[in-house]
Amino acid sequence: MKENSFVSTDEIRSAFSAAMSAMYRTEVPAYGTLMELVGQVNAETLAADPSLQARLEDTDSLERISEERHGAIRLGTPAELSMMRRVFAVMGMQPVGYYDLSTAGVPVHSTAFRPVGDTALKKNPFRVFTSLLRLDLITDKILRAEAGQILSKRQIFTPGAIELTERAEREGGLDKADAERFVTEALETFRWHDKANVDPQMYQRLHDAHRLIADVVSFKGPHINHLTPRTLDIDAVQTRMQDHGIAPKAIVEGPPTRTCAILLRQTSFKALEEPVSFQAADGSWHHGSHTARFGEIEQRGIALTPKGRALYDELLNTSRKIVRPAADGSNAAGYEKALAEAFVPFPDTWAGIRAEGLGYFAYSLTAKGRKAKADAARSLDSLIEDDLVQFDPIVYEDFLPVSAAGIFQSNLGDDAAQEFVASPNQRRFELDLGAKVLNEFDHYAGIEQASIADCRGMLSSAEAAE
Ligand code: OOG
Ligand code: NI
Repeated sequence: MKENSFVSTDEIRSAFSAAMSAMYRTEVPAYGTLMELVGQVNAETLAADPSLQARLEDTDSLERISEERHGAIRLGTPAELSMMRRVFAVMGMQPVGYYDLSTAGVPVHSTAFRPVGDTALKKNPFRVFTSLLRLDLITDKILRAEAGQILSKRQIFTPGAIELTERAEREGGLDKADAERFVTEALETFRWHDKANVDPQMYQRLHDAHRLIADVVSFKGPHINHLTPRTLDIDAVQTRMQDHGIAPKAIVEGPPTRTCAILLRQTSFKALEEPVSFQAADGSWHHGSHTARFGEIEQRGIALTPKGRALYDELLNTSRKIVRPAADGSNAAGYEKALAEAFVPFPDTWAGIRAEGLGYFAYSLTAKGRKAKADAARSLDSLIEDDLVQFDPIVYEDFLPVSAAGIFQSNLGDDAAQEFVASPNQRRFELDLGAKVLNEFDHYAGIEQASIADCRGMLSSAEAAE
């Protein structure tokens, strides 16, 4: 049978993620340095805390942590976005969440393409934060039309990538040879091009409108702009980046340092200034530069419920009212202090987070529970009290709009912030994407519910009582 020769989408995604990492290491050597630093810090953190090692093995494989990474791209047109969705689908990645970044002064809206099932995430959690430029937010009508014209002429996918995506859709998968070719072809879309698509004057005009617009419109394709390994101690990496000749951004985005990590903490090193050639109308080449590509690290914590997320947003807001982080890092210490103080009301034990319904947990039977039989109708709390059921935090697999905006800003240059009227338009985004994005909260709630149902099923089944 044909299906039997298909390579799994998880394998294609793993191969793609590895190929992308190898490409980015040669394109941006500082990323390789950062990977080494993260590897060292992760090993040290684990060695210093054997209980962490045991916990990680239970909930999250160590292998997965060293594999873990995300990247980001910025697309120019609806057609690019919908084709990108189909390409990512071949790798088992689906659009999850809608992020409106216009409020934060960046003219894009975004989603994250990622694996969703538990098994798929465990195999390889590679994800890509994907933004679509919003030309509708460019006020200069003439420039808007010109940018649209330039974008309409480019083709960011190779004929091979399109053909193999269509084949995978038609036949339900790809065999080994096709999967290998698919990885090579798809990678081309993410490659850096040091020859711009526009003349020097146009680059300048786009750049003056917004640096992000220049980054999207001036090039042949949506170069991968960063890749992000996962660390177990982001504060340590942030402090040690300087010793490795890497300049970190001013502050770590997201929640403060805590015992029980929540959501996502991120920091990055500043984008590099890279040489670019622009061809003028008379055919002559001009040398210039462009800054877009950087490196980032992240530390992931528990996924929060809507109630937990609302509390997170409220506390983050409170702290930012007291101290707004300055781009030059001059008030970084003050910001960290205000952030830590603002977050005092957020419980910092797993039991406390669970008791207040702030986070999502995966439930499983304890050793005692595996040998016992219990009434399936009993409350979860009483099963936990009797040490029949235990709970572990579900890792947050998504992104945070305020943090994403902070990452964008620090890498677009600090003068890039601009006021846009808040204009989330998820409907438009989904029309352009050609699909609905998955609601992240529903997804985590589903995992939690399924784990509870499993526990109840096992406790009430006769087989459970050995
Ligand atoms: C994406 C920035 C968002 C993150 O980790 O929050 C992001 C971009 O700069 O294109 O990657
Ligand atoms: Ni990122």
